[in-house]
Amino acid sequence: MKMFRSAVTLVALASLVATGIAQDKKTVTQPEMNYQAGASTLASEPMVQSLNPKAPPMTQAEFEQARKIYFERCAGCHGVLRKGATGKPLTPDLTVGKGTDYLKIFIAYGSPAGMPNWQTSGEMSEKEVDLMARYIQHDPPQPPEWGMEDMKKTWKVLIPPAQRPTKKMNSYNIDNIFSTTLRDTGEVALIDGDSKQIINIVKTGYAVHISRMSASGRYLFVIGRDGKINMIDMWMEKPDNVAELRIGLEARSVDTSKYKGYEDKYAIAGAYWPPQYVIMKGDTLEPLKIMGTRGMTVDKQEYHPEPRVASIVASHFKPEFVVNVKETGKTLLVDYSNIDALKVTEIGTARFLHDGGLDASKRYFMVAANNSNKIAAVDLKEGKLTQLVDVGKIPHPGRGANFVHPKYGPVWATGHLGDESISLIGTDPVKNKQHAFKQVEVLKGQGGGALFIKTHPKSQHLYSDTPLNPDAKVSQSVAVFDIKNLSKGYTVLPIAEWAGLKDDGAKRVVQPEYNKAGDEVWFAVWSAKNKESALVVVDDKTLKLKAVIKDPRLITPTGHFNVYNTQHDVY
Ligand code: DHE
Repeated sequence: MKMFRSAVTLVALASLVATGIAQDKKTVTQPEMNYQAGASTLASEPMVQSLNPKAPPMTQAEFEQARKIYFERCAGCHGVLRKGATGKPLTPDLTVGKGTDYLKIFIAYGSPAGMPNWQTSGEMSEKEVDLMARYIQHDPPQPPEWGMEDMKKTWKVLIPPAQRPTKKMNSYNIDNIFSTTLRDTGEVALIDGDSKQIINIVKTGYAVHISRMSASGRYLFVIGRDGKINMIDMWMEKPDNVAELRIGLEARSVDTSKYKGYEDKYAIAGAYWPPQYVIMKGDTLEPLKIMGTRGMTVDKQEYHPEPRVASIVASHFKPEFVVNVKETGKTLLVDYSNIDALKVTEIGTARFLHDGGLDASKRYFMVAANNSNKIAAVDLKEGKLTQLVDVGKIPHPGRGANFVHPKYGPVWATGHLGDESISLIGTDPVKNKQHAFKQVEVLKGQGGGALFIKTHPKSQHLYSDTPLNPDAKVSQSVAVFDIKNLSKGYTVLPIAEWAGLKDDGAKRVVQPEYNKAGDEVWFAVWSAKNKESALVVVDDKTLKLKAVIKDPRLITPTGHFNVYNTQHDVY
C-alpha cells in the first residue's frame, strides 16, 4: 500500500476527486447526509463473503471490521448491496478502476456533493479509511433473506386473545396516552397525557421508529429498526406486550387495517432488508403473506435489487394498504380483501419515496419523493396518481399538517431537510379547484434540517421543528406560525432551554405532537443516552411552557404518538 506523499499533494488530489465526483452527482446537504447515515441493524447479521481477486487483499478480520463500519455508517446512503441511493453506487465494477488511493482521499475528505469528510472530521482514523477504501472494491456481502420459516421462529403470542381482558381493565384515558420511543434502550414509554406520569416502560425492538394504533384504538403496534414488531394491549391493567414478531432484519414502518368491516383484522409492516412487506393477523401478529418489492424503477425502468419499504398507511376508502417503495419510486395499493389472491395496484410516483400522510379528507396520500424534491398526491378513492407537486429541497413532512388556509382553502404542509422553506399544497379539488395539488404558498421557516411539521383541527398554530439544523440555536427550538396570519412570520419557542436539562447534550427538539384535545403540544428534547433528555409540553393557546416531563428512564426520547390522533390520522 502506497503511503500519502505530502499534505499538499493530498489536498490537491482531494479537490480534484471531489470536483470530479461532484459533477456526476446531485448535491446533497449535510443534514440529509447525517440523517440518512443512521446505523443499520444489519451490522451484526452473518453474511456470505465473496472475495474479488481484482480487489486489494484483506484479511477476514479486516473484512469483518470494514463490513461493520459500512453498515453502521454507509449503508443508509449507499444501500445494503451498494447499488446507490442518496449516495453513489459503490460496486466493484466502479470502484476497482478508481484504486485505493483515490478512494481513500474521497472517504477522508468527502465531497461538495454531500459525502461526509470521515477522516478530517475525526469520525474515522486513517487506518479505518484505508480499510474502507479496500473494502468497497470487494463484492458486497449479501445479508440473509428472511422468509416465513425465519419469521415464524421469532413469533411469540405472549397472551393469546382468549386470555386477554374482555373490557378495559384500567382507569386511564386511553385516547390521551402517548407512546414515546426511547430510541437507544429498545423501549417505548407509555405516558398518561392527563397526569403526565409514566404508565409503563415496555420492552421492544431496537430504536423503535414509529407507533401506530389499531382502528379500534385498543392495540398499539411499534416497529424497531431491527424489524421487531411489538403489539401492546391498552386494555390491560398495565398496558403491555401481548405478541411480537420479527418481520425482517431492518425496518421502519407498520400499520393496521382501518377500512369498515376490517377494523383490527390485519397488520402490515415494511422492511428495509430484505426488501419486502408482510401482512399479519391483527390480533396475534401471525405472519400470513410476504410480498417482495424487488423490481424495476419508475423512471429508467431498471432493475433494483433492494427497494426498501418506506411509509405505509391504511386507506379509509377501500380495504387497501398504501405501501411506498423507496428506490423504485412506486406506491402500491395492496388490496387485503382476499389475501390468498392479493391484488396490488402499482402507481408510478417518483424516487425516493420516504414519509407522508393523508390530507384532511383522507382521500389523498401525500408522500415525499425526497430525491426528486416532489410530493406525490395519490388518490386513494380512484387508485391513481393525482399530481406530482414540485416543492423545496428534500421534503420531509413526517405525516404533514392539514389546515384551512384563509385564502387557498384546505392545504397540507411539509417542511424540508435541504432548505428553510415550508410548502403549502392545496388539497381540495371540489371547492378550491384552482389551488388543488399546487404549491400555493411557501413560508420561510428557521432553516434546513426540518423533520416534522404539525397542527390540529382545534388549533390555529403550525409548528415546524429543525432538529438536524447545524446551528444549535435552531435545532434546539421550534418555529410557530399563526395560521390566520401566516405572512407575519414565525415565533421561536426555546423548547430545549425550557427543559432545563442539567448537562450539555445535543438537546435536539423533535416532533411536535398534540394531545387529544388539541390544546397542548408535546416535544422530545433528545440528547445522547448518557445525557439527560426530557419531554416538554407547550400550552397551544398561550404558547407558554406548560410542563416538563423528566425521568431517569426517559433515555433518548425521539418520536411520540398520541393514541387518539394516531388512531384517527389527525394531523
Ligand atoms: Fe425516520 C418516520 C425512515 C431517520 C424519527 N422514518 C419515518 C418513516 C420512514 C423513516 C420510512 C415513515 C414511516 C411510516 O409513516 O410508515 N428515518 C428513516 C430513515 O431511513 C432515516 C433517514 C435514517 C435511518 O437510519 O433511520 C430516518 N427518523 C430518523 C431519525 O434520525 C429520527 C429523527 C430518530 C430515529 O428514530 O432514528 C427519526 N422517523 C422518525 C419518526 C417518524 C419517522 C418520529 C414518524 C413520524 C410521524 O409523525 O409519523
